[in-house]
Amino acid sequence: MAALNEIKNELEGSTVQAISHHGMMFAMIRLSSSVESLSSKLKSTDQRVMDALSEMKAMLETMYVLTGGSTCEPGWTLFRSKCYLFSDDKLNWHEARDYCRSQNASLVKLETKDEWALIRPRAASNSYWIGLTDEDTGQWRWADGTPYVMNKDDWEVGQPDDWKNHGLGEEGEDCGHLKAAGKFNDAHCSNSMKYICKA
Ligand SMILES: [Ca+2]
Repeated sequence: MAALNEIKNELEGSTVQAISHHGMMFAMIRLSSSVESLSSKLKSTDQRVMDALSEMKAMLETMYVLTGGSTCEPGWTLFRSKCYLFSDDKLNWHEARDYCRSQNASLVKLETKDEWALIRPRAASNSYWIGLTDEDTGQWRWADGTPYVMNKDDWEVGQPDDWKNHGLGEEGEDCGHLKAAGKFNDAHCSNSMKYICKA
């Protein structure tokens, strides 16, 4: 029962979005073996326990299907078949872009409202580099080269301002990041900050 309660607590503390594929597989294997060993002992004595176990097993199987059987590396968050890394370390924009690429990912491109809903709360207390830059053409583009359609509602009031008095060189601010409250700001690309990769 202790082992079962542990699995149950893990399940209750998880969401479909957040539970990792690996964690789910592991929980399913443990649950299956618990069910089998208890099955012979309890079959006639406590049907309620068996019912609860069957329910938990079905729940895990549903969660597994909902995630599309996708996998993410440890430390990455699975969300709608994509994997996201919210870094702990800080890099400048180019280093962050290159690191994401080295992980077969991209500095995050925000494409859907659902993604905003996932990412905004995480960016509440920290700035994160995202895959937005205008350094090559003066037009804002995503790190994968696709154009960004300017929407001022995405940005903090008065941004992007291409501020030049930062003392970091002659160029203005060419790289985009998320600030607290989940709005964009342009900053000098040499700043070190956390970053979000998406694969
Ligand atoms: Ca700015």
